[in-house]
Amino acid sequence: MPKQKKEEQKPQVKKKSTKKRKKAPLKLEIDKKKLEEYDTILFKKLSEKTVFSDSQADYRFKVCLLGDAAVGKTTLRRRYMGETPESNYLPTIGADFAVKRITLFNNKVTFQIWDLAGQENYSSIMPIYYQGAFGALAVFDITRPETLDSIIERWIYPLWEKNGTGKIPVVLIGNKIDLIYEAKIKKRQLKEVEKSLNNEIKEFGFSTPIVFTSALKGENVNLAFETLAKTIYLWKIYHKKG
Ligand SMILES: Nc1nc2c(ncn2[C@@H]2O[C@H](COP(=O)(O)OP(=O)(O)OP(=O)(O)O)[C@@H](O)[C@H]2O)c(=O)[nH]1
Ligand SMILES: [Mg+2]
Repeated sequence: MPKQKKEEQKPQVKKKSTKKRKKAPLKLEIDKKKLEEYDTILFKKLSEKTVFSDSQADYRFKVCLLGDAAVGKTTLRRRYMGETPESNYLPTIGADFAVKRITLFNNKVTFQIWDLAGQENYSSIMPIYYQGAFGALAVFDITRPETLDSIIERWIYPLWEKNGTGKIPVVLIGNKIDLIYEAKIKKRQLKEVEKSLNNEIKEFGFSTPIVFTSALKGENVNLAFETLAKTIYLWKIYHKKG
C-alpha cells in the first residue's frame, strides 16, 4: 500500500487586526495603597483598645447615597442588596430605603441605606433625609463631568450642614467604569475635587479614597460600601462619635 502522505501542517499565523484599538482616555484605578493604609490605621487604633474594647459591639450606621440624577445610586443599592438592577432608568421618587447587616472587625454593623433622588425637583426635601446620617457615598458618573463638578457644592456641603453632627465621612464613587472608553472626566478635575474634599476634612486625621465602580456589572460595589463602613468606623475612633 502506498504510504499516505502526511498532511502538511501550516503554521497558524495570527492575522494582524486592521482595526485600530481605541485607547482608554484615562486610567481610573482605585488607590489600593490608600485602602491598605486605612486597614493599618484601623488595626493600630483597635489594638490600642481605647474605644472599641467591646469585641461584639453592634452599630447602626445611617448612610446616604448622594449625587446627580442617573449617576447610578439606585443601581448601586440594588446590586449591594443582591437585587437585579434595572437597565432602564427609573428615577427615584424622593428616597428609597434598605437595610443590610455586615460584620466589620468582629463588630456587627447595620447599614441603614437612604437612596436619595438626584433630580432637581426633590432638592428642597433632601435635608429631611440627611438628619442623623453618619456618612455617605457621593456618586458621580465618569461619563458626565458635570456630575463630579456638583458633588461638593450641591451634595456634600448640604449634607454636612443638615445632618445634625457636622462634617461626616464621605466616600467618592466614580460609577459606570464599564464605560471607561466614554469617560469624560479629567484627571485634573478629579484631583481638584479630591483635594478640596480632603482639605475640608483635615481634622479627621485621614483622607478619603475614591472607589471606581460599575453598578451595572457589579464591580467594586461591595468594596464601595465596605470602604464607607471603615471610614465611618475610623472617624468614630478618632472622634469618639456616636
Ligand atoms: N453602563 C452603566 N450604566 C449604569 C451603571 N449604573 C447605573 N447605570 C444606568 O444608569 C441609569 C440610571 O441609574 P439609576 O441607578 O437609576 O440612577 P440614580 O442615580 O438612582 O438616579 P435618580 O434616582 O434619578 O437620582 C440606568 O439606566 C442604569 O441602568 C453602570 O455602572 N454602568
Ligand atoms: Mg435612584
